[in-house]
Amino acid sequence: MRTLVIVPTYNERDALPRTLARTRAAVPAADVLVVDDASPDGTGKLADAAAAADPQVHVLHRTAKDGLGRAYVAGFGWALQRGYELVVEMDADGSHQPEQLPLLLERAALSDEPDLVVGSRWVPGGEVVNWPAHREALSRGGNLYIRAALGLPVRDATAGFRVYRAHTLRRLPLAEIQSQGYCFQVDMTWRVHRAGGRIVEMPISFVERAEGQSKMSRDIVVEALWRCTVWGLGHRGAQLRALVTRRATRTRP
Ligand SMILES: Nc1nc2c(ncn2[C@@H]2O[C@H](COP(=O)(O)OP(=O)(O)OP(=O)(O)O)[C@@H](O)[C@H]2O)c(=O)[nH]1
Ligand SMILES: [Mg+2]
Repeated sequence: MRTLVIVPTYNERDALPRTLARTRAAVPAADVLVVDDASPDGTGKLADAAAAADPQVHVLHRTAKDGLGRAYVAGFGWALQRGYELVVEMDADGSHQPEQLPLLLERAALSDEPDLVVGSRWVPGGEVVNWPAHREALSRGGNLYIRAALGLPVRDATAGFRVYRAHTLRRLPLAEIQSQGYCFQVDMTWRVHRAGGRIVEMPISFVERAEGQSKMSRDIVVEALWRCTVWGLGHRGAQLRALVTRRATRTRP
């Protein structure tokens, strides 16, 4: 199946060359799209050089840092215009192992046709390597909260290593998406779930970045918390209304 691996970058000069080389070696048939938000450290130029040397590497330049969510939505649009069938999300910083991509892609191509395959840290067999305790606690706690608030049957809804079927992306109202930080991953998971999509999780090994700087911030955590709470209240409110309506219909003489 025609596959595009989307790699969003902001100041990933040190990590990107190795990520590209590993990805091309691990899944040689797949194309790669780097979506760079005008990184001040010159990541965009590095990506251009990689694209000039390899016709399967492409670059989408955006004019300013505009958040992970919008970078991915732009990448999805690029993929859908060009007829890719599987679309992968993968970080540039080495946390996601390109060598695990063949298994994720194999799962995505199975005949039960999952809409979304999530590379999961929090299913049996999944793991995090060298992650500080506070990041692990935040991710585990955040995912528990998300599951409780949204009733989402996914253990790692914030995971950023995943494979979508293009036809699933095509059915979603991507232009409406407001989420910017890693809340974007929850937003997408929630949208696929609500659209009746099949989501499967595969265990992955997530490795703390060795180079460059984290873009993780308080604002990103706060955004995820308030958006998930608003979605959760809406969801539980709708469930309650449905219950009350059902009771009222049943007790009517
Ligand atoms: N294009 C684009 N890429 C971004 C933006 N913010 C983050 N990224 C990229 O998205 C990926 C994930 O960001 P990270 O900084 O690694 O965030 P994280 O994985 O939550 O945090 P750490 O791994 O702890 O650093 C990386 O490849 C970043 O370069 C953005 O605003 N625009
Ligand atoms: Mg990272």
